[in-house]
Amino acid sequence: MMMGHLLTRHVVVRVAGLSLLALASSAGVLPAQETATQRPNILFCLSDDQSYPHASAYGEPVIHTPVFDRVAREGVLFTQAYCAAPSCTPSRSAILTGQDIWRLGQGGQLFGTLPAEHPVYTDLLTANGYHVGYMDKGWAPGDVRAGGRTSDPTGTRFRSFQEFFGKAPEGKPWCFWFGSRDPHRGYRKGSGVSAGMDPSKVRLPAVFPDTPEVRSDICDYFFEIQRFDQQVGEMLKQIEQAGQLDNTLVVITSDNGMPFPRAKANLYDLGARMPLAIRWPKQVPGGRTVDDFVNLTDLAPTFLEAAGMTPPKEMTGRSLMNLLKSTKSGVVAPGRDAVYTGRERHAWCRIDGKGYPARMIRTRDFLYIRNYEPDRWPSGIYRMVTNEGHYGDVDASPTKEVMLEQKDEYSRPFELSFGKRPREELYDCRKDPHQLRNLASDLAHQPILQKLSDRLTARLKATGDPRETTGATLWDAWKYHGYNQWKILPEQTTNTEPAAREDVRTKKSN
Ligand SMILES: [Ca+2]
Repeated sequence: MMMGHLLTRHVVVRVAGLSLLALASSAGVLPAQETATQRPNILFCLSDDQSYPHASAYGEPVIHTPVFDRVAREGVLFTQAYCAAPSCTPSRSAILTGQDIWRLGQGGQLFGTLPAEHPVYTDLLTANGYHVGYMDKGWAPGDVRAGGRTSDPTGTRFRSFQEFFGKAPEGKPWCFWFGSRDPHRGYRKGSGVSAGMDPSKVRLPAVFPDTPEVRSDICDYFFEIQRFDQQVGEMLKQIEQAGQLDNTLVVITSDNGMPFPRAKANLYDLGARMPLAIRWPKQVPGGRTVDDFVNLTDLAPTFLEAAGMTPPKEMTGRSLMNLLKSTKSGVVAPGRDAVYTGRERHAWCRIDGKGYPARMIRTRDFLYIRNYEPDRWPSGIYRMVTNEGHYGDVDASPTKEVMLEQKDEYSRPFELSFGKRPREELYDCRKDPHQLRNLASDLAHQPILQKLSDRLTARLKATGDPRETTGATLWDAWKYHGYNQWKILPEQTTNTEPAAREDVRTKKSN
């Protein structure tokens, strides 16, 4: 019934659009101006470090995200969305360019830059008459100027959505990037429990030790997701009051997974699988859950297609418009049966600033990961001389403290999070949804491992990944436009002793 109503309205709008167009032509007004008024506004809401399934629309019982849930209910809820890299800067570079991180040079790493040669959807929309702006965290962290840009690629900076919205020219479509800094660390300890959350009801990811500190830490993370959700709600209210909400393409997602061990900066689901809900009543039949595999690189071509433009050929992402305009739920386009993501250097936490290069393919049933440098420490090294920066790819947190300080008791979580990993990892996501049992050396799984490995290689070669073509490893050498660049000597390192103190300088910065 709901669907029929939406479709009918869609037809009426189109008919009205055509007659207006005819009227505009006869009145001597350029049809292009009419087309411009029909183009949607785009509200892109990006949380910072939020994993799937941490929204109430996904059934997580402790968190309450009514705004995300509304967008999902009146639009489309995606269950298999993945970021292009589980790290702030490269994920944002990929969203803006619609390209895999291995195509972006220094755009593929944390605290890098985004070379100006790569087109971004925000510039393309600006050139086509959109009013484009952002607030809070845009493309970050890093140095845009080093890549030849003079300003943040997310557009003009505004202090608030209200300010941006108030300055939107009449009759011109707009595109806004709300880059929240929630739920990035640090957290106010105990904020989740103080807000009434029951830590005993948290669905604990299996890799974390089940302790009161860890459960409370997750509630604090939920608290910040809820704060982000409320802020998005305020924006929707303003758009709705202005009568523009139904022709606004609203997207809510995150840049990478939760800031916990074996999550953010990892290619497992906790690091790479994202919440995603999209609402645009004028074009998108709502009330649907879509299980197709999508990558956040698909958003840039989606925005461009929604604006009536053709995405540039460089974009490896594929527009979601066919999924969005469909009336189907479940699997809509059977060809969307996999995603590919990767990582290069995240924090400065290995000798000479080396990264931990890896790529993955995720299908409905399996996750296959290729670690190019298995001799390196996946979460960074532990430094013996000072406690600064140990396992620096994992944000300082109560959960990390529990794992390090009680690592004998929680040796398996410790090893899974901080220990070295083999060159290949294979997880059966049906039997092992938390991806803890590596089957890569299991004989019975060799055929599927080979199949996924071949498929990953083919995709990386087809998209020009230097790791599979030229063998170049420039990511390890490129400048890190951040702080914490210690000269780390081999004799200063060990991975045998946990530290007593955390480095808290990375708070809300990466
Ligand atoms: Ca982030």
